[in-house]
Amino acid sequence: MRYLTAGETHGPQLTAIIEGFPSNVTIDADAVNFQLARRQKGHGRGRRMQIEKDTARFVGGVRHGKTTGAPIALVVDNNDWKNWTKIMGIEPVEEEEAKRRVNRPRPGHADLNGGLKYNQRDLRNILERSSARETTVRVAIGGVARELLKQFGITVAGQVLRIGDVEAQRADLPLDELIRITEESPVRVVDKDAEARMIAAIDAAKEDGDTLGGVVEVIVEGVPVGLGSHVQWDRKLDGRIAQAVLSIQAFKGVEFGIGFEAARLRGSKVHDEILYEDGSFSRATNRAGGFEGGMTTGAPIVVRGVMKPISTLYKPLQSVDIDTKEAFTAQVERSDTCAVPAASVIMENVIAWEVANAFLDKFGGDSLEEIRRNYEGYLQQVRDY
Ligand code: EPS
Repeated sequence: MRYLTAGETHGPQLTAIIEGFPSNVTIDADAVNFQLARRQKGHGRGRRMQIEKDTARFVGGVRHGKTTGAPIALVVDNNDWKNWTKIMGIEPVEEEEAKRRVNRPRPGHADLNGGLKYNQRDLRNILERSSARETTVRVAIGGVARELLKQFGITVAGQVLRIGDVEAQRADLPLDELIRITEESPVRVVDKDAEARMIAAIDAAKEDGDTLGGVVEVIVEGVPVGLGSHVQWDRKLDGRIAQAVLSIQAFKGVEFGIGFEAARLRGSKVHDEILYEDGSFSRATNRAGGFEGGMTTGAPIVVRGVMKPISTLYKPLQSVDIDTKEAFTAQVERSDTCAVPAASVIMENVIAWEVANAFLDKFGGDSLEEIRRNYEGYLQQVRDY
């Protein structure tokens, strides 16, 4: 499977085309829209989220509630577009002020590199596409992937572990409980004490015209052993998930299981001992975060991602005017103070896509029925091993 997205943050809509999705999978549009609504929430979001009410409009590949095997096309409208029709219109405009030109690049954003690379003297042409608004449609795509995963009992959940210097106690709960509790938290944590301190830290950063990043963890349960492959670099599923996580705007790091901690410990404290009980293999621990040799072990996938603080600062950093080359402070655009809770939802959904994709690589088939036959045959093979 593959997908492409198109669209600008203040353009009319975001568009996605998903190619290779199997037929006969029930698509619950409410479930996809629930993912979109989750992404809009979280303490620290800016005014834009009051304008938008993201919903996925399916415009291809789904009929009477089920996929047909044709490319799935979906659209999420930008409500804010009505305020930008001239600024973002495709028709040429003469008046300079109607362009809302950006000429003072924000340190940390794609503005300057993109302007130099694409030879754009209006940095709006870069920021409009590099904006994290694009994650809306990737969450919708992840929502579609989840519709396939749920047919096979695979569940994806997330929790925020850090915002700025506030660390939350990591919750090791059954996923349904983790989902229920984090869903009610404005910062998607289980640890109530940390929740209050995170909210205070976000409010303080906002007061100072500053921003905050953090750490997010995603867990995937119900994956069979053997998704991904050791035989070729680009078939390693942990590598693909890492790429997907780092492709989320503002993400700078990723780790699996005990992650960077493994550098400090001896091998005996890092690897997961193999057991055989009640007719199947299992592990005493899951420090590997569900992967060995780029393949799933059958244990839950545990991934953490690091998000840097958003680069649009209301108290802007030093920059240079691209016209005069004189020192200036960076341009201020409306933005969020902290989008780590939203990023948790985004990370869940980009990982859901990668797992669904690896699932199809392994059990491939054009219809759900064909995939199910392959899946059940494989499970029998594993049981008989
Ligand atoms: C973003 C800047 C802000 C955020 C946006 C990401 O957009 P605006 O300038 O329109 O307020 O609100 O995020 C979203 C629109 C969203 O849906 O998450 C940026 O520069 O990345």
